[in-house]
Amino acid sequence: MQQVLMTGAAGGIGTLLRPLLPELGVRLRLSDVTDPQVPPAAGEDWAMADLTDFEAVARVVAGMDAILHFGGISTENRADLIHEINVKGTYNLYEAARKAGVKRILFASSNHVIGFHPRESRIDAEAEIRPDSLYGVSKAYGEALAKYYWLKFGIESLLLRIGSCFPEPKDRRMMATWMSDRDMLRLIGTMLTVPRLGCPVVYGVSNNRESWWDNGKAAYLGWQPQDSSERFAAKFADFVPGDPDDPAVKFQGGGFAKAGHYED
Ligand code: NAI
Ligand code: 15L
Repeated sequence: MQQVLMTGAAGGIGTLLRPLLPELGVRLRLSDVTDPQVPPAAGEDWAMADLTDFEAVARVVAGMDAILHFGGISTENRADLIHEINVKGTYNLYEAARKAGVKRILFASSNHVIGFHPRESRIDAEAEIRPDSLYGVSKAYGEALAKYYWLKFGIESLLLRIGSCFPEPKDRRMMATWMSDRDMLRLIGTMLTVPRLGCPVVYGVSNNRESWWDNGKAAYLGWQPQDSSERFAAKFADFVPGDPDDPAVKFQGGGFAKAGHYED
């Protein structure tokens, strides 16, 4: 049975996935720097670790076959915090994984790596990196780091540019960017079992009617999203389109593209 570590397990996606993950038939270790929102269930292996502390990361990574790396800062924030947690923390994770002989990692990247592409574009894995935030820059770093560990050490990674993974779309933009928990679970199942993973970029998005992203270059994985945001369409029936030149409307990153520079 595979031993799999999930970082960021106390966060939004971790909390959504926890009840589903047993379906994958793997032995799970859940880790975060804070206590879980929902108390650990019987049999759940919880291990606290601060990603900025290499020794702590090395302890939770020891003995794992694969890692789902969801931990970190998940929105725009101060540059020093982004650097400490998303840059240094992700380095600690990959370096600990290399030393422990971990074979596969899912890196939770973000659509904000490419957030400055206009919504009229349909982009794929080879799209130019256009981060819309310091947060997006840190995810671009994580993708590059993962690629380095693949090319130099053969550690396979799924570079998952997640759109919006929440129970349901929170705004009209998320009708295009939404990813269901079940499509995420299926993708994790694929990532853990596919004979050859490599180091592909995959856009984490359900089979939504409006879509800006093309996963054709990762078709060899065989992952097909089954859900669609369309069942939430009624929620936005009264939606009034905004000014098309407003950066929050024009660009894929939405509010992240519009927001000013985050200064200390
Ligand atoms: P979240 O903010 O709810 O959860 C992140 C978790 O990381 C938190 O539980 C937090 O305690 C933990 N964390 C923060 N600093 C840490 C540290 N120093 N050491 C250990 N753990 C630490 O974020 P969410 O929504 O669950 O997202 C998970 C991952 O997926 C994040 O990396 C985020 O950037 C990425 N992502 C999420 C999207 C979404 O739609 N939810 C979209 C794109 C990317
Ligand atoms: C992200 O990267 C964030 O982690 C998440 O909170 C959402 O804002 C998401 O992108 C999005 O673009 O909707």
